[in-house]
Amino acid sequence: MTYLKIKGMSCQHCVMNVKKALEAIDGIANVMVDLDKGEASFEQTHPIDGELIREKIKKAGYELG
Ligand SMILES: [Cu+2]
Repeated sequence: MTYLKIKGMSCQHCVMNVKKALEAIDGIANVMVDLDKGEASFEQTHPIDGELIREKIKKAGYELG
């Protein structure tokens, strides 16, 4: 399981945005997003470039913390 801190989430809408952004990345599965912790967790079915994740999160309007 991989855990990432996500900055900028303030409501369930943000949670869905982050969840969708992560789920759209090939190799990411079982995405969970915790609004209170400002954290996302997921499994990697194969290694994923951290820069790609950062870009996708940014595109969705959030930042890795
Ligand atoms: Cu929101």
